[in-house]
Amino acid sequence: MKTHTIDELQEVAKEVRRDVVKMILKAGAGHPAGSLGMVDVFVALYYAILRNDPKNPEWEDRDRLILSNGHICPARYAVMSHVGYFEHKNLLKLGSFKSILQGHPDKRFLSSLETTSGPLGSGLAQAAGIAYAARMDQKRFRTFVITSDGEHDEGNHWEAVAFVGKNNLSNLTMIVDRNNIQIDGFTEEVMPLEPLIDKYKAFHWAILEVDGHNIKEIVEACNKARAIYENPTVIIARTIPGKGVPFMEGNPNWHSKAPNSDEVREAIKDIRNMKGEIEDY
Ligand SMILES: Cc1ncc(C[n+]2csc(CCOP(=O)(O)OP(=O)(O)O)c2C)c(N)n1
Ligand SMILES: [Mg+2]
Repeated sequence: MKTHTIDELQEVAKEVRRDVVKMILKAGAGHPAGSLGMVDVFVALYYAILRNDPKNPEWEDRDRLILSNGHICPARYAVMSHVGYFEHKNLLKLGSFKSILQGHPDKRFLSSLETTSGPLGSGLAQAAGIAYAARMDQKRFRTFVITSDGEHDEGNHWEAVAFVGKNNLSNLTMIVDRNNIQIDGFTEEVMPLEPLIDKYKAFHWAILEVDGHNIKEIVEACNKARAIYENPTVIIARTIPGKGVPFMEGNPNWHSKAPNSDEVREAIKDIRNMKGEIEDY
């Protein structure tokens, strides 16, 4: 895997953010807040963590990445195009008829996805099955799963949390997009999740916390999780929904609203002017 500096990855993240707003504008529908908030996590994963090969996406020993909160797929698609899974021009066909990039991830159209997703709460259970089978088969790949805070309202998510904890699936790493918003508003008003760390502790998970916009921290946490052999790991990524576009940042109204073309022009200017997160790196 070619190594990149953090500065280079931050530049990639800016390009990806520009892609995301343009994709959602063209599609006329989508979820900009969660997508923009998780760009840095996807960049860290695809550029510095996942052991995979875009030219051989079904390589048996690849690390798996399951996106449970499928609605933020524009960010994943854009990063996948940058690392070479498919041509960049596909991005502007998001959600269109027969496009490989459906509005929610659909493995029938894009086989390099591990799963079809959209119904919230199911990704951790799917990842648990993959990780459990990998252990039985003595496979060395790691299973990563991204979940959102809003989908912690789903009962089946917690069944999977218990299963993974009980079976000490240390070959599984979950990254939680802790952006404090969901479809109807702020998580702590809709259905409080705190104390989230204590809940995972009670199920015997190892817990790491990161600034979800600090690529270096995200990479370090994922590497640390690889070296934890006793427990599964949850990395709570504190993110800002809409990150990079001030008029969207922190505002639940942008959970699932497409920007218009004037708003996209403004967003692209804002993204261009984003400051590096780690000034002294
Ligand atoms: C089982 C299920 N119920 C409802 C939905 C509709 N839905 C889509 S996104 C969403 C909000 C989930 O919260 P979160 O993922 O935290 O939103 P974000 O942070 O991306 O704004 C809901 C309820 C769904 N996709 N699946
Ligand atoms: Mg959320």
